[in-house]
Amino acid sequence: MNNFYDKTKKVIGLSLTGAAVLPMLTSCADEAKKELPMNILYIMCDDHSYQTISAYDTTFIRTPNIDRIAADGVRFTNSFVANSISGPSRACMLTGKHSHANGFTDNSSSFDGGQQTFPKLLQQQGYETAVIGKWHLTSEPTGFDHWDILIGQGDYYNPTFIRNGEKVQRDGYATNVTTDLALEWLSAERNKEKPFCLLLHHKAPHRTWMPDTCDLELFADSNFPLPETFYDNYEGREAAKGQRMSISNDMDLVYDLKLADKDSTIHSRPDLEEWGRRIYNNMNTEQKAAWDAHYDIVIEKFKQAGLSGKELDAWKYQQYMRDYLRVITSVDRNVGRVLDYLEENGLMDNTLIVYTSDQGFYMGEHGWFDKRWMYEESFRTPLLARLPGGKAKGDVVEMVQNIDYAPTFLELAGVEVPEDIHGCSFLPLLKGEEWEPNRDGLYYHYYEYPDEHAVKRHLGVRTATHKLIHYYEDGVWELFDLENDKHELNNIYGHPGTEEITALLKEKLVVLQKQYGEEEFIAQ
Ligand code: SGN
Ligand code: CA
Repeated sequence: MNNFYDKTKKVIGLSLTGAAVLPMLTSCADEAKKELPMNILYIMCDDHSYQTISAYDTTFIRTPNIDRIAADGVRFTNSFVANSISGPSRACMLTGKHSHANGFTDNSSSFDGGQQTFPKLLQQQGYETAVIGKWHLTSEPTGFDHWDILIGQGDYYNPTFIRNGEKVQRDGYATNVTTDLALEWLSAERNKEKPFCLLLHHKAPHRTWMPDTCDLELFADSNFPLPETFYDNYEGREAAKGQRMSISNDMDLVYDLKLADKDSTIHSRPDLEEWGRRIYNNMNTEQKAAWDAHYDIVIEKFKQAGLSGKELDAWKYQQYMRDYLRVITSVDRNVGRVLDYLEENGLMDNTLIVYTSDQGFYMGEHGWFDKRWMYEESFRTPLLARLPGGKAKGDVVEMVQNIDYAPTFLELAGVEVPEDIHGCSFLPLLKGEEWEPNRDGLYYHYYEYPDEHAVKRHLGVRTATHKLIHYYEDGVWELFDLENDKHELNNIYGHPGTEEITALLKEKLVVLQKQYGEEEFIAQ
C-alpha cells in the first residue's frame, strides 16, 4: 500500500511500533518532521452555542477544558455552517460539499455511504478511523474502522448504541458513556501503529437538555439576563413570524422543562407530555431518585408561583438556561478527560484537536431556542483548533465554513484534495500562513420545511459586512447590514440606497450557485 504512513516509515528509515514513539521522532531532521503522521481528534457537540463557551463569551458559563484547546491554539471568530441542522451539517462535514451535492438536504434524508468522504480517503492514506457518539445520518457509517453510534438522536440516560452493527445498551449518562468509549478506543482498541482520526460526537446539549444527576444543583440560584432581542416582534421579517421555536409559545413545560409532576396537574402538548414522561421512565431507580430530589422542588415552587405572561416567559428562559448550562458542564468535564488522556500519553505533539458543534443555537435571542436560520446565532458555529507546531495563535477572523473541514484534514494528512470538494482547506490559517479561499462570500441553503419548528426554506450569501437571504418559496428577500445591525432586526431589502449592494450580493449569490452546481435555485 502506497500511503502516507508507509512513506513516513521510508523517509525516517525506522520501523514504527506505536504512536507512543512518535514524539521521539520529532528530534529528527526537519524534512522527516514534516512527514510525521498527524492524528486528528475531532470533537463535535450537538447544538452547542458559541455563547456558552467561555473562550467566546463569559456571560453564562466557564468552560475551562474546552478553552484549553483555544488557549494553545486558535479561536475562529467567523466560523459558519452550510445548512444549520444536524444530519445535513454532518454530511457537509464528512464530504466537504454543500447539501445538494452530498444528497443529505434535511434530517429525513439517508446518507449515501457509497460516496467519497474524508474518513475514507484518510483510511486509504493509512489512517485508523473511528466515529463514536451521535451519527444521525440514517445509513450505517462507512469509511470507519470502528464505529459505536447512538441510534438517531440517542438518549441522555442509559442509551443504546450500535457498535459495528450490533446493538448495545449501556447504563449511565450519555456524555460520560460516549467519552468512556472514546478513551477505550484510544487506549486499547485502535491499531497504534497507525495515525488515528477519531470523530467524537456528543449528543449533548441537544433538546431536551437533560443534565447528569451530579450537575442538577448547579446554576440553581443563577439568574441570566434576557437577551436584548427576547421580545423581538419580527417586524419586516415575514418568515420569522411563522416559526414555532419560541420559548414563550413552543417550549413545553413538561417535556422541555421537566415539570412532569407525579399527580399530573401540569399539562402541556399531549404528545410532548407523553414523551416527557417516557424519558423519565427510562431512568433507573437511582437516577430517578436524584432527578426527583431536584425537580420535585422546582415543580412545587413553580406551582406555588402561579406565573403567567411575561413572568412565565422569564421563568421558562431561566429554567432552559440552567439545564442547558448543566449539560455543558458535563461536556466540558468530559472534554477535559480526553485532553488529559492525550497529555498523559504523549499525544499532544502529534494530534490536531478540533472542537466544534453541528451548528449554533439560540439562547433566547429573538425569543428562540433551536437553530435552522441563516441568522447569525444559528449560522455560526464554534470552532477551536490546536495544531501542534502551528504558528497561529489567538483569533482567526477569516470566514470559514464546515465544508472546509474535510479538505483541511486531507491536506494535513498529505492527501491531495479531490477537485469535486467544494470547501477550501484552512490549514494555512492554523499554521499562521496566508489564506486564499476559493470563494467570495459564503453560500447557505436550508431545506427542511414544513417541520417541527416551521422555518421556511431559504438560501443566501454572506460577506464580511452584509447578508442577503431569499425565502424562495414565498419570493421574500431580506438584506442586513451586519456592521450597523448586528442583531439583524432591520431588513433593508428594497430600501432606497441599497440598490448597489443588493445587486452586488445577488451577483455573488449566482456565482456561488454556479460554482457549487445549484443553478436550479438561481432567482429569475
Ligand atoms: C428533534 C427536536 C427538534 C430539533 C430536531 C433537529 N425535537 O426533532 O427540536 O429541531 O431534533 O435537531 S425533540 O422533541 O426530538 O427534541 S438536530 O440538531 O438533530 O438537527
Ligand atoms: Ca444539532
